Amino acid sequence: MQTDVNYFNSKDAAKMLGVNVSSIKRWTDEGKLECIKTAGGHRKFILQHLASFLENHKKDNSRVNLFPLENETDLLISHYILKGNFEYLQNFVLEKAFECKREKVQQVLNGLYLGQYPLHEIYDNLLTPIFYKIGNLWEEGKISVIQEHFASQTISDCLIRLQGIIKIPNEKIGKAMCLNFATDLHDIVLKMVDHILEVRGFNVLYAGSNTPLFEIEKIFENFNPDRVYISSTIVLDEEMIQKEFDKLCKICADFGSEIYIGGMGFNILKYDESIIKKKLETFEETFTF
Ligand code: B12
Repeated sequence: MQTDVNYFNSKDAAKMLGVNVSSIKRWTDEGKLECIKTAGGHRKFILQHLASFLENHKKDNSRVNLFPLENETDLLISHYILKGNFEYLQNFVLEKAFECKREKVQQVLNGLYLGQYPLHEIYDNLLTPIFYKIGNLWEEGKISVIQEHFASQTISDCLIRLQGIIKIPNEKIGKAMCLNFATDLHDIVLKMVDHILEVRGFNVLYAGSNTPLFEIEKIFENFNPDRVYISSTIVLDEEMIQKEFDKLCKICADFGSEIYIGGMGFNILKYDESIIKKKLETFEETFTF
């Protein structure tokens, strides 16, 4: 067989079309779906077989799929979702995010999640590299600020919609508060941290971007979080943010809350390692620790 052609077996084809393997077998026997039969009698498919089936038999393919199938590109995306080919998906999502094609970005996120990829894997292997790519393109002057906004806002919107389908356990294992410091608008990472904590069973208090810590003690008195997650990307006023951070660390120590931090802002802010439970670098770590 040629090595540059992707062949799918009946199981792959069934998953891609969102049907049972028995339907695949029946359709090939009836001649509705083309295939190649190997010497051992196994059915093999190439993308074009599935694409022409879709084109000719739209009504047979009315089932819900991981990725709605309208054309050959959709089939390929569906295949890459199944195989977890994040490199290909990164480029696809990035392209669609620049065009503000929310439905396509959403389909990939939902498809991966429904296809049993854990959120942390989707965030580490798909979204983080995409954000770095967007940042680099902007830094190199290859995209304008508005294009950067289009792309990051599209992904951020889809992320929030993804939260609507994630499975959250009824039984709670603790309380967590998530915040960014004042003047920091980079809250996308914090949203992803929020999702992972919810999946783990934490009851999350999400303060989000640009959170002033004025009267924060009252929140601790009422809510007393077991954990506080702080994300810092940009530190515009170092002296002010350092003061806020030191104050928050003291309050956490008084109330016995563990502190988890992450983000490049902590390369600038100073902290005593002994009072920080963990500096998290990936979403997998957020899921684990
Ligand atoms: C999206 C984006 C924006 C959006 C933010 C939208 C939003 N709602 O979040 C908008 C358009 C608002 C924005 C604005 C600005 N931005 Co901006 N932005 C970005 C971009 C493209 C992605 C940010 C992001 O979410 N990264 C994705 C995460 C996944 O990466 P990460 O931060 O490294 O985090 C990883 C770990 O550190 C860890 N982690 C991080 N935080 C936490 C927290 C916890 C609790 C845990 C568990 C883990 C964890 O998990 C991540 C995965 O490994 C970055 C590019 C980049 N390289 O990141 C620039 C970037 C961060 N922005 C930058 C700049 C300069 C700005 C502006 C000053 C631009 C301007 N002149 O107006 C403003 C500042 C606004 C403000 N006051 O905050 C610079 C920062 C450089 C610096 N540190 O000095 C960057 C790096 C772009 C660049 N290449 O120059 N930005």
